[in-house]
Amino acid sequence: MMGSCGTAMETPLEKALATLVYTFHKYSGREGDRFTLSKSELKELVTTEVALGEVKAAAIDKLMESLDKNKDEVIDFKEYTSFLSALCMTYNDFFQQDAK
Ligand SMILES: [Ca+2]
Repeated sequence: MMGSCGTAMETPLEKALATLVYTFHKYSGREGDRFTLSKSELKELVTTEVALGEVKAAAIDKLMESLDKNKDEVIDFKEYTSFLSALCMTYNDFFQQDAK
């Protein structure tokens, strides 16, 4: 994966972090600026990497709008992290519901 900055014994959290970063760059490099996600790159990422089933175009528009804080029509890494934190919250909600 991403170079070899980690030691041989990466923890699960370190692996997860590497995956989060790697996933951003896997899609951000496809068109335009290599370090930002365009709307179509965001759509690809969400459709392929998040098991939400079919994602409607309107939902992507809404997601794009809510994530694109500086309104430059692309998602930079910082904006991507708010998406991840929202996803984390959702997973935590599921986890807590399951635990009941
Ligand atoms: Ca932006």
